[in-house]
Amino acid sequence: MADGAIDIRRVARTLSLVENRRPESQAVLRDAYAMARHIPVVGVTGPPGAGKSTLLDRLALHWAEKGEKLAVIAVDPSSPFTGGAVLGDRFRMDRASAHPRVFVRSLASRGHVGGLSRAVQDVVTVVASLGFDRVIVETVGSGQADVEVATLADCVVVVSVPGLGDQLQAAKAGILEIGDVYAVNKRDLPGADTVAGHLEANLDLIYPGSPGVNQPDGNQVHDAMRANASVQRRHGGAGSKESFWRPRVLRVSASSGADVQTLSDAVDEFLAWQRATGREEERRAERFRSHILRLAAGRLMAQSLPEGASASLPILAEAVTQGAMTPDEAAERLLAALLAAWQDRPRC
Ligand SMILES: Nc1nc2c(ncn2[C@@H]2O[C@H](COP(=O)(O)OP(=O)(O)OP(=O)(O)O)[C@@H](O)[C@H]2O)c(=O)[nH]1
Ligand SMILES: [Mg+2]
Repeated sequence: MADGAIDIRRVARTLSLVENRRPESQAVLRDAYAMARHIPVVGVTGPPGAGKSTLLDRLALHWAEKGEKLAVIAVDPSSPFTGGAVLGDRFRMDRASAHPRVFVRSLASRGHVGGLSRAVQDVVTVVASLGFDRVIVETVGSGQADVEVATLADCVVVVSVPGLGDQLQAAKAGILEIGDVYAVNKRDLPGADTVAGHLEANLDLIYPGSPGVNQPDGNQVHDAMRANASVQRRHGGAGSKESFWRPRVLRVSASSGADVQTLSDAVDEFLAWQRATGREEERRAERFRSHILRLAAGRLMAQSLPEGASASLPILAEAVTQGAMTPDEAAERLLAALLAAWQDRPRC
């Protein structure tokens, strides 16, 4: 892509090739995965109506005005398949989408064989490979969607808002494990300080130190952080010889644009730290490990089992019903039968 405007037709053509799973799409995908390796993906998640799209609009415009080319992928787990042609109401991005360096695409989950994460992972990678400097993904936080955006992004921004039950939001299962940066939006409304306070208090239970990059301090030992393997893998461990990251909590107002610059700086600060410490590579390797496993498991579920294994399934189910075997033991037996059936298969 030459400098300047985005070749929208080329992007759309490549995307439809991949989304429709045309035979040539695997070759396109292989190139895309190679080329997209260093393009940062920023995920934005949070409850419905939190202001994610308004915030993304501001962030995209901010980065575009600094000269970046941006792709925004809005994932809607609830809407019917739109084919990407129609932007749903959820993704009003009036300012940014008019900018020549911003490409906006909505992606609905229904109609995607193999689930949302498979489609989004491929779409994000293909888009990233087409000459963008950064990809931003919006998903509505609904448990699974939170987690999915967390697994495919290099930096996750969790958006909270006042008025939804402060305690509940902060304590929401898993939310404190996925965020790299927390944005409390609608700071113009009463209660934003309380939400930010609750978030900080909850982060205190997991992280020592101060928000942002913390230099190594041999004396800092924090059992909660050490106990949380996922947090430690992503953000480093206090007490080690390396620096560690404590997520920043920022109050912003997407509608007025207040403090969006601070938020974008926090995202870039995190991405720079993550790259400099080698954690970006680790995070991506982990992402593909779990993605491959999900794909393999999905195929296992979707395909008819080879004869030897399919014959054993009802027998195993009966054994579990009779109390002769636990489901875990049955699954292990099934895997053994599957491997045996595959080993007997003629090779190509
Ligand atoms: N008061 C106030 N309202 C805001 C702010 N940011 C967004 N809103 C409003 O909140 C509503 C929802 O904004 P969206 O950006 O569509 O929120 P969203 O999180 O993308 O919504 P979904 O995609 O439907 O989950 C809109 O009416 C916005 O104008 C803010 O900073 N302050
Ligand atoms: Mg939205």
